Amino acid sequence: MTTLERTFFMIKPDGVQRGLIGEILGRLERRGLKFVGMKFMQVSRELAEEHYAVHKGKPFYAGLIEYIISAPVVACVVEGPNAIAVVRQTVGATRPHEAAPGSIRADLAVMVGRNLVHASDGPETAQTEIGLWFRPDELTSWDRAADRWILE
Ligand code: D4T
Repeated sequence: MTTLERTFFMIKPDGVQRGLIGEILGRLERRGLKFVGMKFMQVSRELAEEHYAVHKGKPFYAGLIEYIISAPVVACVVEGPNAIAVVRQTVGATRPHEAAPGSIRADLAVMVGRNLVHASDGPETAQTEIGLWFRPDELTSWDRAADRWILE
């Protein structure tokens, strides 16, 4: 039995500014993942600092915060079998020049500081990030008609 996982996913300001929301969300949707939460929002400095707390003190931290709050983002919770690994694979490596061909970052980005998307990197971060970005009542469990053609 494969257990369903939930993970946090975000289209960063460059993805929104470049008009890539549909392209990026479409890749996750076509793969068979299910959205159970989604919002278009301006990120506050406080939320950005909390989200990237592990990077505090690193040389790229200040620029990273300014980038994330510079324009709206699309924040999502994505569900599926092995969703954490599946979404990370669809996203590609942090540095776009190291990302696997066919991944979002390989196909659509060239620089680490403009790498378009974020995805939780493990079960603990997924849980923490979902709780940080979404209230429980903002998440919707739903039956998708196509589920029986996607989930064995
Ligand atoms: P995020 O968290 O945005 O999904 O990216 P990753 O999980 O793939 O990578 P990360 O946590 O190591 O980096 C967070 C964020 O910082 C930016 N960054 C990172 C940067 O601007 N310069 C750097 O050298 C690194 C390592 C990009 C992603």
